[in-house]
Amino acid sequence: MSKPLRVLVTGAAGQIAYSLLYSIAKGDVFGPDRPISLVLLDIEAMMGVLKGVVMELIDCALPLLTEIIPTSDISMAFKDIDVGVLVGAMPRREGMERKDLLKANVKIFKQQGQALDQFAKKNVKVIVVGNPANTNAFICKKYAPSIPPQNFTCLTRLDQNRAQSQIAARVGVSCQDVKNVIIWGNHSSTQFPDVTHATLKGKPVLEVVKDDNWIKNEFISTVQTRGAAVIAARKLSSAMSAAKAICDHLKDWFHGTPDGQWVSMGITSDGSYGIEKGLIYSMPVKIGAGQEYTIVQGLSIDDFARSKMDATMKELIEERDAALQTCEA
Ligand code: NAX
Repeated sequence: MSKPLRVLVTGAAGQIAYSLLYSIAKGDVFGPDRPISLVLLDIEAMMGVLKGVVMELIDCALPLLTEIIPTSDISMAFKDIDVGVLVGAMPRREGMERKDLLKANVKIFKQQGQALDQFAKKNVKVIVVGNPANTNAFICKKYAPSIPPQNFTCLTRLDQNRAQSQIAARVGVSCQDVKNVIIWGNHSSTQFPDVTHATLKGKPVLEVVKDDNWIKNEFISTVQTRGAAVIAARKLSSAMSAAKAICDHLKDWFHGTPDGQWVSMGITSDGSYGIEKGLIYSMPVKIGAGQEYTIVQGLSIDDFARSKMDATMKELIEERDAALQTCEA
């Protein structure tokens, strides 16, 4: 058996982690032959709850899980990690403005960026889930200059999965028949779910759905506001579906995407499609066997798509500037 992969999950006592840890520890993400050393970080006040999570993981009797390290010590948590799943963040409280949330979380992700820089392996792969996910990933990357920028990503796979499932339900097919939906931009209500290049059983989605009005209005807004709809119904934010999406993201990053297919991830823009260089912006990528992704090039962008892509970029630039101001204050 190979050496254990050291995987850090932050926010480990929270609800997404509760749905996520079993899949990682069982081998569903990194493969059935890869032992896992699981590092679980949460804040000091949650150590009691985290103890219960550790007990449950032990009680799962998972053969691949060689070690569990619960901690509230950031330097211990990031030490020698291969993978960082950064879920933990300050939740948005009632009456809290988005900018207050951004300020609180930027501080957390600045500190975690510095910890990555100082303690993690230099080839660590990072996925940021805690919101605002794109901007938190941007800050992490900025404060970890010794780690390649392409190793920082954020989760927009949940948005992709939501979009894929909405199209499948509209037509009455399985979600696996829908391929190459794209999420552009921010994991927020300005994101642009784009089906222009998507296929359904090999045919263009636009030819099968034949309802431009539905695609441009109801479909887009359903995907953009799905997180809020789940909160309204469940009184808690998405957790099971978020955990599944994190697994999809990491599995594809480690094992590659199938031929002819792409997936969306928040990644560092290289200027492709007119997106400002350096921003963490969700784009379609293909991933080879070597765990390296490339941005899908040459997709046609019409005026409608351009305006949506620019609007979400504008929001990300504003978030980035506000985050940088907080960091430098
Ligand atoms: P919970 O509030 O259930 O759990 C968060 C956990 O993080 C708590 O246990 C808390 O103590 C811990 N935490 C807070 N500050 C920390 C720090 N500095 N270091 C380590 N741990 C810390 O939230 P949950 O439902 O698990 O959601 C976690 C984050 O995911 C939120 O920011 C949420 O907005 C975000 N989401 C992002 C999604 C995406 O697609 N990118 C979708 C799902 C989710 O909404």
